[in-house]
Amino acid sequence: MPAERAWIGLGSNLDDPPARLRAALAAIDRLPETRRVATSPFYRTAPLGPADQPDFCNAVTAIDTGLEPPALLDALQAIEAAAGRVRTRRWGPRTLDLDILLYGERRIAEPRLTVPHPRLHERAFVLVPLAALAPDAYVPGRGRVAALAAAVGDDGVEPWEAA
Ligand code: PH2
Ligand code: MG
Ligand code: MG
Repeated sequence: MPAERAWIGLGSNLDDPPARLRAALAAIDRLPETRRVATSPFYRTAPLGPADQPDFCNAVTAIDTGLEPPALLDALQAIEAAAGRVRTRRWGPRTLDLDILLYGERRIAEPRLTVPHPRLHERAFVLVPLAALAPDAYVPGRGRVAALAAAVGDDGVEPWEAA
């Protein structure tokens, strides 16, 4: 199976967030042509955007996949929909958010999909888990994950259990 390494960001702040992430990981394990190779710890993160919403549970998982980016996006959106994703407003609370952060070192600019994720380099809730998994990964146009994570810091990000 020809495969590329991709990194997926997971987030939830409704309806038992860590259970949502565990169910999403199990669903990712069932994707065709895809093997999950590593997953970060779960983190409790302060909401970015509207502050009047619960903390998020965030994590990042690495997969090797033969699905091309549009097919991977379709598959992740199907997992979100199956989780009963409710999305009331931009950057508001959601049951499950699955974002393609990186797909190898490809740059993709299509109406449905921008890779690297356009805000990944400025978000501690993405960079802390990503750096725990793949500090040496290269974010095209931005640099190494470890350097981006060091620049952003870890304010508002703590282990999920520490709550
Ligand atoms: N996702 C958003 C908006 N704000 N804040 C945190 N802490 N974690 C997220 O995953 C998140 C967010 C939109 O995707
Ligand atoms: Mg999303
Ligand atoms: Mg998102």
